[in-house]
Amino acid sequence: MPAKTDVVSNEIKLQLYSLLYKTRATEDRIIALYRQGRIMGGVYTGRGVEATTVAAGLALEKQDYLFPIHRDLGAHLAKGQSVLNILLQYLGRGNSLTKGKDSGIHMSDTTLNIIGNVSHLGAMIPVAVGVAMAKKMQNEKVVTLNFIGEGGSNIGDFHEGLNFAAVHKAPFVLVIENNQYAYSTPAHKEYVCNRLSDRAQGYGIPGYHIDGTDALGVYATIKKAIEDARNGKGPSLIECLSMRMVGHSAHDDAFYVDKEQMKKYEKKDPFLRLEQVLRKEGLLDDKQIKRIQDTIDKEIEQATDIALNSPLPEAHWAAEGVYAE
Ligand SMILES: Cc1ncc(C[n+]2csc(CCOP(=O)(O)OP(=O)(O)O)c2C)c(N)n1
Repeated sequence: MPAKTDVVSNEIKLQLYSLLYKTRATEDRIIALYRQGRIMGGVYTGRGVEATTVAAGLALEKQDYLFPIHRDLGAHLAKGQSVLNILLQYLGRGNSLTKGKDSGIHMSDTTLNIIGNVSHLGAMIPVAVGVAMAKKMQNEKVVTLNFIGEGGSNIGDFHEGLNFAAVHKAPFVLVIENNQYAYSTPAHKEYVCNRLSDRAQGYGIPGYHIDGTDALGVYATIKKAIEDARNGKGPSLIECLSMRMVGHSAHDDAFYVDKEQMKKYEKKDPFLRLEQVLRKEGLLDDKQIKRIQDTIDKEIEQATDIALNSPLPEAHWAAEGVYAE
C-alpha cells in the first residue's frame, strides 16, 4: 500500500510536475542529438518510469546519497543535477563530470551526493549499503537510496546487500523499478513470485508494492521509508510498478512488447496524470503550465548550445584519473 498522499505539500507537488516535464524534455533532446549522430553509446530513457525516479530523487534530503542506475535521469535532476552537466556527459565533452570517459548517465557528482553506477546490474546495492553503514557508524543521520530493475533484482548482489542491510539496520532504501521488461524479457520469465516486494518479508524488513506511475503516491511512500531509515528503523524495499514505454535503448523499437499492455499504460502516463490531478486541485492552469514549460525549454536550449560548443577531451587524458594514488 502507498503512504497517504495528503502529506505531500503543494510546493512539492509543483516541484514534481516541473521535474517530470524537465526529465521528459531533456530526454527528448538527448534522443534528438542521438539521431543526429552526435552521441556515442546507448541512450536509455525513463519514459513511463519517471514518476518513480523523480519522486525518489526529490524525497531525499541534501545530505542523503543517491545511487541511480541507467534509466534514472529524473532522479539526477531531482537531486539537483543541471541539464548542462547531463548533456555534457552524453556528448562526451572534456568538461563533463567524467571528462568524456564514460557515456549515458554513468556519472557521479560528489557535490550533490550522487554516486554513479557501474554497468553491472546490482553491483551498486552492496556499495550503497556500505555507504549507509559508514554514515551510521559516524553517527550521521544520512540515508542512501539505490534503484534496481525487476530484471536486476534477480542477481546475487540483491540478496547479499539487502540481507546485510537488514541485519545491521542500515539506513538504506532499495527501490525496484518494475517496468515489466528487462530488455526483451517479459517479467513472467524473470521471476515467478507474485510481487517482488514480498521478498522483503524474507529479510524481515518492510516491503511496499505501489503504482510507480503515480508521482504523489511514490513520493509519500519513499519519503516515509527514508525517514524510517533515518530514525533507526532500518531498510525498506519498495516495488514501483510501471511500464517501459520505449525500447530498452534508443536503437530498439520494442517490437516484442505486448501492445495491449502499452495501450493500458498510455492512459497512466506519469506526467499527464500528475498534470490532471494538479489542475483539478487548482494548483495549475494553462498559463502556469506554459510558464513552467517555457522556462525549462529555455534552459534546455541554452544548455544544448553550451554543451555542443564545449571541447572534446584531450587524447592524453585517457590514462589520467584512472587509478587512485
Ligand atoms: C549483471 C549484468 N547483466 C547484464 C547486463 C546487461 N543489461 C544492461 S540493462 C539490462 C536489462 C535490465 O533490465 P531491468 O533490470 O529490468 O532494468 P530496465 O532496463 O528494464 O530498467 C541488461 C540485461 C548488465 N548490465 N549487468
